[in-house]
Amino acid sequence: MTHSPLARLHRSELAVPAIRPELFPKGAAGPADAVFLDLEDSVPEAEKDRARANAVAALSSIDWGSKILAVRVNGQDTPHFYKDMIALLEAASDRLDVIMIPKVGDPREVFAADLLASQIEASANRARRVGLGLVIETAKGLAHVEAIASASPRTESLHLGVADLAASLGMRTTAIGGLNPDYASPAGLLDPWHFAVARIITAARAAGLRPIDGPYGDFRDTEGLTASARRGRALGAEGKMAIHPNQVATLNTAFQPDAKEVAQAHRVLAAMETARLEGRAAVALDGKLLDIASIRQAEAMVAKAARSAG
Ligand code: 1VU
Ligand code: MG
Repeated sequence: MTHSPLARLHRSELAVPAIRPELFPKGAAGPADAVFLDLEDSVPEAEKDRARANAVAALSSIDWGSKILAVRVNGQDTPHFYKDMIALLEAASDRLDVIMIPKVGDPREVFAADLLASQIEASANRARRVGLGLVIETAKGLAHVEAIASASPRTESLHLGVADLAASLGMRTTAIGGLNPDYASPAGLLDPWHFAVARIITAARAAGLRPIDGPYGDFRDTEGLTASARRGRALGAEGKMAIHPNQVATLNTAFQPDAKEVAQAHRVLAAMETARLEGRAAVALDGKLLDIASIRQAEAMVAKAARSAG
């Protein structure tokens, strides 16, 4: 069955290193909309086989509820990628929703992953087609993001990888997803992630995918996380990655339309309906212009609220 990627709630996405299976139950029982078991950068090179086996076992042995359940495989520039794909698609349960591919730099990589997945799925008689989540975290990936977004019908979401992107672009920071005191105007700090977030959101929306903002590494700084999440949602992100369980509730709240926003959207729709009955398409509400585009904005907000309500 095909579905619109946007139909799935994806406000928070918790990263869980697959080398630490003792964390899996906490990830499964918590309120994150999505969880990904990580085989990539949180797993040391010598532990790749063990992490892969842990992830394969956990897909069937743990009850993940209705979460989006993903595994982040190793990149295609490593010797682990094909082993990860084979293990996940030959041996793991159909509960696996999405394979996340890191450091995607070119649409041909997505095509290659799709082809490999198709062959293994056919050979293993899998009942369900796995989706792809693509992590954009290199200069090359950001430069090619539009082509990457539309390279495979399996793709459900684009994810910003802030730490690798900073390294790839030569950004002067070692903070994961934080602000930088050197990047400021007289009025205050600017958001150094703005361009990447906006570009990824645009590419994802153009292709009908879920845009997911990158993580905020300072997991004790709830205020900073909230501000970062609100910047992402202001631009159109569906959700944001979390690296610690104590970030998840903040993200669920931040990406859920609040009652005030939804009430205002209903006021806009009511005002535009009155305008329509009067034969008008542009009117003022509270001294501000509304026109037919306002209906689309308000309907998008109401639809998002309905998805969040479950
Ligand atoms: O209270 P309990 O003892 O039962 O549980 C601890 C801890 O085990 C648990 N916990 C987690 N559970 C599930 N998923 C997690 N990611 C997770 N992190 C912690 O929560 C309780 C409190 O933990 P803590 O405050 O003592 O945290 P630790 O010192 O154990 O761990 C902190 C780090 C940051 C190391 C840990 O949260 C972690 O490994 N996070 C994910 C890292 C990761 O997956 N990185 C790769 C993806 S993000 C990316 O690519 C970078 C940009
Ligand atoms: Mg990365």
